[in-house]
Amino acid sequence: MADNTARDLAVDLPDLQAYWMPFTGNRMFKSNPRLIARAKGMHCFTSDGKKLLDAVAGLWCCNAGHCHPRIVEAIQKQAETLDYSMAFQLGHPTVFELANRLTEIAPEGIDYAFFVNSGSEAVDTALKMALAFHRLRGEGARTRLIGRARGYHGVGFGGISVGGISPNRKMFGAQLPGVDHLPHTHDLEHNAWSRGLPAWGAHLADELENIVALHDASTIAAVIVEPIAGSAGVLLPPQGYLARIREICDRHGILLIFDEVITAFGRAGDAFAASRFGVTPDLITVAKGLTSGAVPMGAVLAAGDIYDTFMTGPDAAIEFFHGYTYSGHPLAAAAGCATLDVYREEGLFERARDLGKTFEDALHSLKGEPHVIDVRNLGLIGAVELDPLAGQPTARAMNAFRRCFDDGVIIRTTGDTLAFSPPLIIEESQIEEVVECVRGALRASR
Ligand code: PXG
Repeated sequence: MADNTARDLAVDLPDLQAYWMPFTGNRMFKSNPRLIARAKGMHCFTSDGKKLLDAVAGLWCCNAGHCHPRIVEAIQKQAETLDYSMAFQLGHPTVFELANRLTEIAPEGIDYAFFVNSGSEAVDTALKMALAFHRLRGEGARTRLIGRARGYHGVGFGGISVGGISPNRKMFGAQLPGVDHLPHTHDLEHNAWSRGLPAWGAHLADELENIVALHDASTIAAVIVEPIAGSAGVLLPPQGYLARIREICDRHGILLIFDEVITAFGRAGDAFAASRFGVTPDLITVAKGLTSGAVPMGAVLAAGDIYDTFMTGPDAAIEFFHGYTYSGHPLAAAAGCATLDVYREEGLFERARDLGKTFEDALHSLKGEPHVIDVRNLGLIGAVELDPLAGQPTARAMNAFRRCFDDGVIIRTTGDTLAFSPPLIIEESQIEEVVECVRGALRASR
């Protein structure tokens, strides 16, 4: 779409009152609305026709870029061929194809895919799988779940229980019983300005041994971590940390779940962060980039021995009492297959890995700009942390967000951290455009 057509595409604002918006200051938004009416490739266009470079791939999801023609066509074709088929006791061809395609690119040993509609559902599904797995093996006392401080695992009751972000938890009562948390690994004193994985902090994995000693391994079902924590500010795992978590889990018969809702599908420069880091969990949760954000879909990818453990009992019996009306929805499955085609044919995972260095250098060039206290990155995920304005946490980052938006770039903020996760199709010149826009916003905030 040529730039000069953008304004012609302006649309009238609807009445904003009835919609209760998620994770948004509703009153603030409605008093100063920002509506995205269209998108194409690297760009979004507001309802009044303003063109914006999207440096966060929607919300960490549109990895193939917006409205990719191949994905659009697959969805359209599927919609006129099969809108829906019963998800239980019946199937449709596309969802089986997607499961095969996904497990082909998954780390070795991850051989099964269970479909859901979001990252939150994927997390709750994986937690339930872990509990049921142990029970089926006669270890029903393994009911404890271990998450991590600053972890984000969606908004279901399971996800907020193992999650470690206080505002997401404190309003909602008791949550799941028997949950404990590892410490997070973010420590600017040791890890500031890391390029890729920080050298310091692998020993923080040993805290899992203390948690095991406290509760006894026989009570613990699973550990869930994001290989790279996204929502809480892009926290990279220290070198060797994930391997150590894996070893401790193995030693104690505890399942390891990687929540790859953000990190899968190229974000970390490989199909999965697990592949990039060479550490294979037992279960992987995915969503977002699975369909490049075009249709809601998530999945739990499971190791063969987990599936096999369920495949016992009478042949006619349901093995796992779990699933959603829209598990493996035809439109989502079609979008997923087309998205995987695009990733492969355009070499987008490799592209993210190759561009990682340019992205790294560009982001780190912000060192020394006003209020910047850290820059961190890997593949096409990155963060710039700002020194909070005294007495007004988050204000400095929000100001930068607003300024960048006005100047034509969409970034994301979490706390006082600016987060970046552009579509994997981003060009080098666009990386520069993002970083120069942020530089301008920081300088303006002096
Ligand atoms: N796990 C992880 C690691 C996530 O990042 C979810 C689970 C939940 O996915 P759904 O599809 O249920 O939203 C997520 C979602 C942000 C932000 O600004 C990130 C997410 C959601 C909303 C905001 O960082 N990630």
